[in-house]
Amino acid sequence: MPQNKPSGKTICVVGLGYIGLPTALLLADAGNQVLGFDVDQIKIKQLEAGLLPFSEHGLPELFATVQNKRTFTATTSIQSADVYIIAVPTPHTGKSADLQYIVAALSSIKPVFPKNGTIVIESTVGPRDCIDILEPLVAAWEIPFSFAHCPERAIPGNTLHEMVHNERIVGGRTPADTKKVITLYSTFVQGKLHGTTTTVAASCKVMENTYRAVNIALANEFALIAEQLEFNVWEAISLANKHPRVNIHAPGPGVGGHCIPIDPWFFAQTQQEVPSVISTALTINDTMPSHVVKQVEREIKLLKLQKPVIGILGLSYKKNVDDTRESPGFPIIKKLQETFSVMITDPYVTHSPAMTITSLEEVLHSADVIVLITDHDEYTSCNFSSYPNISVVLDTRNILSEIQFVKFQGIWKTLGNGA
Ligand code: SAJ
Repeated sequence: MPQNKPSGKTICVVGLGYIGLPTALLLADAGNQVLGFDVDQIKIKQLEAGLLPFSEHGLPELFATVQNKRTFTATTSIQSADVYIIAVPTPHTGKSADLQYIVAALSSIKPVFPKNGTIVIESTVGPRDCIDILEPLVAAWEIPFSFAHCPERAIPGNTLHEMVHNERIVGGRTPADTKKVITLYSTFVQGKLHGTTTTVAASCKVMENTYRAVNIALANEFALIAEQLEFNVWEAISLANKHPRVNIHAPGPGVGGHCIPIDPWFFAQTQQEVPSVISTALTINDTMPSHVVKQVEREIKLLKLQKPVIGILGLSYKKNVDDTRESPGFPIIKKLQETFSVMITDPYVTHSPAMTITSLEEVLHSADVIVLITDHDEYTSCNFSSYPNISVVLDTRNILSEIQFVKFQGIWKTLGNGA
């Protein structure tokens, strides 16, 4: 349930991706008049036809409700609105956020921007990007304006719930701007909205994702140690986590998504006084795909498999989503394809440029070596014993269980289990 009444303002959400579209629909559901702007004509046509450009839990239902309310319009032509919420990608160039799409969005807003209009940046930006680059850019229009940075905090797979229930950080250019944007967001956010400056808001976001990246790297290093010292890291982690102040993350084949492998670079190498935990962590995470490839090569060599077919289970960057951005599957597949024939399956991903996605059954019937990259629920019900062609199963997520291998004649390995 929305906390506050509709704002009575027209809101334009710029960029209808994984964050922009759910945000626009939640604002529209709360009764605000929302315009969704995107430069991608195909996406707008899809939305006009009642189709969603990606899958996300609860989004079809929300879209249907909003269509009935007639509070959301998708468009490729920018129009005047009281508030512009910018949710476009900020790719990583070198060690900083590439602001080109935000700058392009601001340029398209400029001709229609009203006096006393508001700009909110949801896209992830570097800690000082708002104060040093984006606010001055808007100030140069010489029109009175409000400006805030409200970094998105929602996790793919549970986006809508998190958008409504998570606490949010709203960093305004002035305290009055902060207050204005908090009032607007409280039309659909039930979590507490905390006011601060643009720089603290941006830093907070980078710190959140850095915290996660560093903790995943620690788990990954523990996995490598466990393989050397011949113990099962998963058992050790679950026991260590019984300690009231320990929460070790899960090791895996590498870190994907648009945020965790990228945002920490905005901080890494800022200081030179001490060795950087952040840079080291990112390097560890980036090394995991080649570690997986080495494990596969070792098993193939040990078993002397001739021209083996490798079956990759999962292309998305994490469980039960169709999002493949920065997936560790890509470097793993690329490297394996240099030597082997590789088949790929993913229940959520139907196509990917330059790749053929096959059905799970076909992969299980044809592959000699199975490499499980993504922990999709579907894989926990595969019975590997039914496929005599399979010589090796490498589970990089520790989701497979004994019941799936009762009469299995091959080798079942789990990343981080050196026992
Ligand atoms: N992963 C591990 N081990 C773990 C947890 C995750 O290997 O213990 C891997 C995942 O498989 C995946 C990657 O890390 O490849 C990232 O997944 P994730 O679920 O940790 O995070 P994202 O990228 O989907 O979303 C994160 C979230 N940030 C935090 O949890 C601090 C989300 O709240 C942010 O909104 C999002 O980044 C973002 O857009 O910044």
